[in-house]
Amino acid sequence: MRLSALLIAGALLAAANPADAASYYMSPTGSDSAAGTLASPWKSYKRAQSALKPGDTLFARGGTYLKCAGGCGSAWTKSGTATAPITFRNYPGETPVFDGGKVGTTPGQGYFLILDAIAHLHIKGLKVTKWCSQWGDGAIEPEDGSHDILLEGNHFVDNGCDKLDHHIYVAGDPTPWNITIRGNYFGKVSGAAIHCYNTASEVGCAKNLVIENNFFDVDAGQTADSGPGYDGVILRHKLTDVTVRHNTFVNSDIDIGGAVTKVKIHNNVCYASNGHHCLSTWGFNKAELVEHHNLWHATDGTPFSGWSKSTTRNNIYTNPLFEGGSLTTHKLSTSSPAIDKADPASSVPNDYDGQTRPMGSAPDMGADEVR
Ligand SMILES: [Ca+2]
Ligand SMILES: [Ca+2]
Repeated sequence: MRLSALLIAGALLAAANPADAASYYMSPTGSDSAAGTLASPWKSYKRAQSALKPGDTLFARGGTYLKCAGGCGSAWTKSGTATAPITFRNYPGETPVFDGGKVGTTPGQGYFLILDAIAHLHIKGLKVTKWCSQWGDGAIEPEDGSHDILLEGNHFVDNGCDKLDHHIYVAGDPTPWNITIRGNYFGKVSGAAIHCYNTASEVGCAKNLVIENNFFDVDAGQTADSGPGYDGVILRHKLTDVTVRHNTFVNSDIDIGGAVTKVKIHNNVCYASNGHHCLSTWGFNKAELVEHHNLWHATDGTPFSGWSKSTTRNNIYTNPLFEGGSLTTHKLSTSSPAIDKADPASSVPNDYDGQTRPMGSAPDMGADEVR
């Protein structure tokens, strides 16, 4: 009895921690001729990738990794497996900054990571800034058959050089699938925070795209070209099975157009001013959108373009009352009307802050659970 219990425990341990899973390290002060250990880290993820196997984790130490300092604008080359994903993440408590060093606004200066037919990759806790790709690209781009990709807890700010240049771009042939974008901060961008797009003649944009617990603040601090047109999420042609839930949007629209199917939008908070909308739909079969339990607030009273207010969807159409009256925080004040108003059946465990959700009688709308 005792032996079989030990065998079971051993089997569980082996399943959770593949015996050959390894941790590797990189640092802005490292060297690609080093060993990749904590004491002797590499300098570039390009070097690190050559060693990565399913189950491995690459930790990036804090500091700034400048464009092309040992590999940039690179295709990510290594996939994990369903039971042993590869993780590329920040070293706990530290902030690695991947800086594309863009100069001016001429597109095509470079992207951070292209994921081409990559599977079971988790990217967490990185700061991604000043990348300037080109038409229809993003700083990070899961494309062409990539699947089971998790982008979580990253900080995106000041990427892009024109309105077709985004923080994250999802698309391709074959259609990417099982893409989860969770708990990220999306600051200033020239295009959209997340753009899912393909032309009508191409295969598809994505299947099973989940966007949850993110804070979209894409218009913050823009002095030039500010105003309508800066989107949080753009969902376009042949995207199917997409869930947008528990996000907070400040002057960052959700824009749906084309042959998009099976869209679920719930438990979000949106504040729109200066002519922004919260939700825009065009050329889109509205029967494909299930929308409920959201707070949609526009200072001009029109949170929608192409969509309609309703009294039957458990939405709220008043000011969400952010903490301290700020428009640069995801945090709700303790008197927010969004508190305890989210749909528990459509919720996500833990909030943007990592706090337990729900607190109180029900989950709060938006990325922040307050009480
Ligand atoms: Ca609550
Ligand atoms: Ca919270």
